[in-house]
Amino acid sequence: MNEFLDLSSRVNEAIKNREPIVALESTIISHGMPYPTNVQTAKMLEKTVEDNGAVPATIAVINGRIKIGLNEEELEYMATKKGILKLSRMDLPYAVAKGYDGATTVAATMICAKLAGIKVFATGGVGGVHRGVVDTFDVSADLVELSKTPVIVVSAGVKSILDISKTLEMLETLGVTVVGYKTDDFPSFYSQKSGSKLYMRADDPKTVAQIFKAKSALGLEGGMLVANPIDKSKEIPHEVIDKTINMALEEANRTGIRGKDVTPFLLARIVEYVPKALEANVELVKSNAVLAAMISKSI
Ligand code: PSU
Ligand code: MN
Repeated sequence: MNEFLDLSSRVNEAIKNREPIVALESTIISHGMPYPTNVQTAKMLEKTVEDNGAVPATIAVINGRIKIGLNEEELEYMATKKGILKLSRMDLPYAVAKGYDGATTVAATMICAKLAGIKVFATGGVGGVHRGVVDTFDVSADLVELSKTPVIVVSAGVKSILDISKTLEMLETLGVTVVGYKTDDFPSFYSQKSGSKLYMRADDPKTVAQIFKAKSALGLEGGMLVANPIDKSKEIPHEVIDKTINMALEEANRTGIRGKDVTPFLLARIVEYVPKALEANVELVKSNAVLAAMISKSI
């Protein structure tokens, strides 16, 4: 095991006994949701994974240690502490070397999951190609990570704060296997559809696991993105959310918000203007945690 990793005793036991494990990220806790919904959601996700027969492992960096599996006190810490860094691939070594606290994005969570031998990870939305990319060059490192690190990421697609069709083009270029779960249409986080078609589909967890196994048997590096649409009853129509997203994007541009601050800023604004977006967000990550647990049992 890597010298910078601390496994919780439950995760350690699960690895020894070859039990199914599902990784969960911490940026959603520290930078993606307001308190106290963030910590409540983090605890609920752990329980959901457990109730579905797998062992949850929320991942974060605390005092420079990569924690695989957080206890309740650590989840509370990640949800409340000020100044927690947002870590992607580029800054993970920095936080570890300096002994800082950091929440892991999809990219960094994949890297840490791989170090611990965890193959399945549930999140809400992955990062992608930002609207206005031609001026800003803002493309999330999550996409590149999916092309490098062998972890199955279960998400509800990407939010329309991003340019969804460019995000799919980029994933194709990078050779990332993007599979729709019981859908042929890439979901757009709050909505079941985005209007962008998918080329690959799975209708059960076993098929997802088989595709992943085939990928590694072929010697192809990288992970897989499973796009699991939000439940129809929880969907928020495009019209309701689009105006808010446009306002938030305009404000980000006008006030010079750049780089890794863009995504947390937009997420906060959406929840401020459309409170039921938070409820939808909680529901969709829960559904992703259920699916990830099922996949982890087939791997
Ligand atoms: N999208 C969401 N909620 C989130 C994120 C994205 O709907 O919490 C977080 C995830 O941790 C993701 C990160 O990996 O934002 C992407 O940040 P960036 O765009 O700076 O790469
Ligand atoms: Mn970015």
